[in-house]
Amino acid sequence: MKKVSILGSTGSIGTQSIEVCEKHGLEITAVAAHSSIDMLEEQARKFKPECVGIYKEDKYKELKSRLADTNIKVLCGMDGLCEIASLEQNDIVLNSVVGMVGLLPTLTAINAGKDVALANKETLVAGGEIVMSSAKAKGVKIYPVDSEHSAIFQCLQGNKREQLNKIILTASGGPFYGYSYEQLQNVTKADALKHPNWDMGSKITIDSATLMNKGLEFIEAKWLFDLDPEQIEIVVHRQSIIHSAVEYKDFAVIAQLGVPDMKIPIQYSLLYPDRVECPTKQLSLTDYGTLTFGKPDYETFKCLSAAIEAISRGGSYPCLVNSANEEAVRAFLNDEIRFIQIGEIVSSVLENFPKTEISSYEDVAAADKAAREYVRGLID
Ligand code: MN3
Repeated sequence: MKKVSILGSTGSIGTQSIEVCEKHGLEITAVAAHSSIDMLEEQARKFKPECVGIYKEDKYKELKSRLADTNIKVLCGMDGLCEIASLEQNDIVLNSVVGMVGLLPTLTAINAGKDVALANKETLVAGGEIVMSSAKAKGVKIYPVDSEHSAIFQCLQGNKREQLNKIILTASGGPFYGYSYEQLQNVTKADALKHPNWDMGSKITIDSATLMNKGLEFIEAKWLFDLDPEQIEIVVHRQSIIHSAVEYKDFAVIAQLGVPDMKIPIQYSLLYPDRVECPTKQLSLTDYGTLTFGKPDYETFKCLSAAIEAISRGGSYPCLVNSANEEAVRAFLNDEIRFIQIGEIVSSVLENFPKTEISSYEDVAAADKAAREYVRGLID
């Protein structure tokens, strides 16, 4: 029985991961979340993990007193997340926290020799170089949880990596597919929070509306599968049935399909290489009838082109655009800026920062801080 720690256990991926663990009898060693103490308490009582972590330090006391009648250890802050990520008992750490905050716990798990099921894409966007080289040095496996990257990982099984030509990264296109730049001027927060196919947290839902999510996934794919940016083609596929595909030297294209339900990639990341029944629906292609494909609009969706430009330039740029995006999305959700400004802010980073190299966590943290201060300076 595999032992799993779940970081971000109260979010959309976290709760679905718990469902998968329950279904297959995986033991939950620890759960941690940002601030939802009601749900954390509920999970702690139900699964009796060794530890529970709360990121927001001001909620720590209350959670600790609520769990005082148990022998569960309560941890807090970044130190708490890192302690959980490196627990001796862990076989695998599922990291589904939101944002750059996920990077240090991922690195800590890797350095402790723990395999990682990675749902925190910002980990690879901001620190891809150091994450992949530490994983290689430690002989640790990183299993992608993101549906597109899981699809690519699945399409690579049983084939020779050196015979891969390129990958086809599919994108739903989000709620504003087909909109002109003019039309995007007037979209509201409510419009942006409605995603056609996936039910997700608010940060990733906004990222899907700006297409930043696909930009982040482009960078994530580059690092996970050791690709050149030229080997990644983005295709808009509105139905989210083909989760991505791989083209080989013989021009054979292998795709992975399924209903849009994260439990399939979550389960594959936790049970790899086993395939057993998943608590989801079966795919009926005839119910869909038609699958469509198109090109993304790089001009209108500035976040997408900025992310691709950032990874092509390398160095600190991917981290800078990611952190600028995190701040811009936060400001948008707080009604401080309009939707269209997210893309303007993110792309302006490319003009306003010189390239610096990233060789340590401290380099990433410095770029992160600079980008956030820059964005706050634009807004305040
Ligand atoms: Mn995805």
